Amino acid sequence: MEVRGAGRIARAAAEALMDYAVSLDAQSLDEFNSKIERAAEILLETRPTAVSLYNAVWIVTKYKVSELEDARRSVVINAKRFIDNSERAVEKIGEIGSRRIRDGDTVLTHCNSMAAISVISTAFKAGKNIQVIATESRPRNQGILTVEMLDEQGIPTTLIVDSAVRSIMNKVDLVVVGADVITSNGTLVNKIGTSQIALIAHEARTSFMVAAETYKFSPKTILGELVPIEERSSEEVLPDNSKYKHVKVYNPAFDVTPHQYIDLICTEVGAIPPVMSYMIIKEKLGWELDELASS
Ligand code: RUB
Repeated sequence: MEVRGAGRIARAAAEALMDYAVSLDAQSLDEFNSKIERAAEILLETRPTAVSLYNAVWIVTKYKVSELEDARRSVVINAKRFIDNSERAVEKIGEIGSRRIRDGDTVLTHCNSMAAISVISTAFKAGKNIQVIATESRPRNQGILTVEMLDEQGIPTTLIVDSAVRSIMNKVDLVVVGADVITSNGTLVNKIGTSQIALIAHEARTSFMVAAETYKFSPKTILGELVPIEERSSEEVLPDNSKYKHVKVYNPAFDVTPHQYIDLICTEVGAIPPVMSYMIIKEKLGWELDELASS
């Protein structure tokens, strides 16, 4: 939990593989490959939900060479390119997504998404007079990180508890959230609480936008795979439950928002309706079905 947010997790994994490749002691290409493969497995085991981690590891470890030093170089080049593209994607999403925010709008965001914050701060920097409502995002309170970031930029922000979303939705013009995963049919997996915000926005006819880099789309969902939802420690919710004999805690970190509640997904290659998600997986991520089935 030291690294949080799907984009930051992906960049940290790419950097870790790069550092490891540089210092890795191997006598042959086979030995190098198997050590990199093991490192990739260890990284993937850290977070089951965020597909950005899986895509980052896949992109960085994809090389076809016959010499050990070429393999080392490939990992470094792939990782640097991934990190660079990922940072530029967040900026581009800000540019594209901010066009959806009008002068005078109130924007609600949930958790702490760099892509969503990029949309909000780009609109603010463009001189739009906006207000932000940020949820606390229990149980880890990532909303506090969000309000800190917005405050540093001078953006007027109101912090609310998660359960106040319905009370305030009539004052909101647009909801902008990030993504941990987007499936092939445009379903969103994001911080727990996102789906009830989407439902409330739908009821109030408030637009609901997702800000997500293309590596947040999950290739494996084309094959029908379900997205695993990470369950976190009970102590995040109830620090000491040893005193209760009949109480247990259920603490899923993410939830699932059906595509019907999403108006738009803003990526670095454009703002798309959720039903176009399959195209992103095929054309932008470049996955082939047989490759997927064997990975
Ligand atoms: C973070 C979270 C964020 C997405 C997108 O959850 O759900 O909304 O990861 O973030 P946690 P970004 O803090 O539990 O990892 O746009 O920065 O990738």
